Amino acid sequence: MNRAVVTGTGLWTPSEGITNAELVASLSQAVEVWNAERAEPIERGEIEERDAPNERFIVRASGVHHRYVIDKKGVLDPERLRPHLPLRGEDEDSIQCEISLVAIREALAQAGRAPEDVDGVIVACSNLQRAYPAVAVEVQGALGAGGWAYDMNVACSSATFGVQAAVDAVRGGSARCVVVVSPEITSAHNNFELRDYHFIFGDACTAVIIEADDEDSPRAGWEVVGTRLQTLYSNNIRNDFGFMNRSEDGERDAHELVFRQQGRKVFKEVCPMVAKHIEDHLADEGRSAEDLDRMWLHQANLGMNLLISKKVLGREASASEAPVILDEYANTSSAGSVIAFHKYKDDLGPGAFGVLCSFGAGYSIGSVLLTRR
Ligand code: CO8
Repeated sequence: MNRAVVTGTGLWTPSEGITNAELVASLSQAVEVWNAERAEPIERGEIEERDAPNERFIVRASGVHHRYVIDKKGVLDPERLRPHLPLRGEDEDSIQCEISLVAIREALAQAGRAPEDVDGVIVACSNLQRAYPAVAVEVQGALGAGGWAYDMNVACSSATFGVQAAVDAVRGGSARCVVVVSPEITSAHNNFELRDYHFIFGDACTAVIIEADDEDSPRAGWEVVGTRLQTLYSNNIRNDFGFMNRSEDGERDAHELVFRQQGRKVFKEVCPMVAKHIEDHLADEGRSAEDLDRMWLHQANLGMNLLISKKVLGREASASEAPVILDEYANTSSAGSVIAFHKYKDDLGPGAFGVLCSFGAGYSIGSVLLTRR
């Protein structure tokens, strides 16, 4: 069996960012108009007035201060509250393909590899912009890679589930160099109309190169010690958008066709599951929490990460042990833990040991134990 090594990572960050203050100002304006337009039914008690957001709540509840988005103007327009994404022709790269190529090229440069060395492409993310042809096959073609390509979606855990698929392929010999890319345009599926959701997400794209080791000249990077996945069905995070919507008979609330969740339940149920998942994974590899130099956790909520890292370590984690990027990026779904890894891995020396871990809708949890060569 081949050893699998993470040899490079890459990141695409949108050029436009939105502060909490800007987001709150835009939604407050939209809420005022929405309520004024429905003053009579609200007065009669037929519908509920919408509440305005505030910045203090957002920071206190989530730790998010800022997010990057693919189109700031559309998201902040109180009459629109979603990005403008001009329709592209079939002969142009799709948006997800275009941003994937940026992240992949950076990852390949870090790995010292060329596009033709790649023989597997997995596009792993929460929302795919079309059904087929697979975005991954488009990326493979645009990159000039060989082998195979496919799309997969396990919501916020897509990247770690993709990494396990890539590691299995490399270990088993069905590929030698696989790229897992996560083009997360969450702003196109976030609900910017309701204060419960508008602050949660941001856009980004990450890429991870996983290669089979070369016995004669060992590859530099982070060797994969082990991977572990877990799923447990829950309705607490849902998005019912799908191809059957247009044929469904019956009433549907438009808010069901974008992201929605019972955030408090998710927080309570998922934190202990994730801590146990990491502890079990470490134990099965003959390791313990004391061996961990770093935890690159999913970036959804600061409180969740503080709680999970505390449960795993038995004490509070330092900023270096559990780096935070959600203050700047917000929740970028499956890209979040990989952004943390991308930005906070190069300061660690040979022998360093860490866990990349994501969690989210499904529920789904994925962990990858890594040691630096
Ligand atoms: N401003 C002011 N008040 C607010 C705001 C706001 N922006 N938002 C909510 N409130 C209000 C609520 O309305 C509520 O008011 P009331 O008491 O009058 O009803 C009050 O504040 C308290 O609300 P909550 O109980 O919801 O507040 P919490 O303290 O629980 O914080 C969080 C909410 C931040 C959402 C928190 O629960 C959390 O982060 N939970 C974990 C969620 C999580 O990790 N989910 C994973 C989601 S990601 C995933 O897996 C899917 C990826 C798919 C990507 C899709 C792209 C779009």
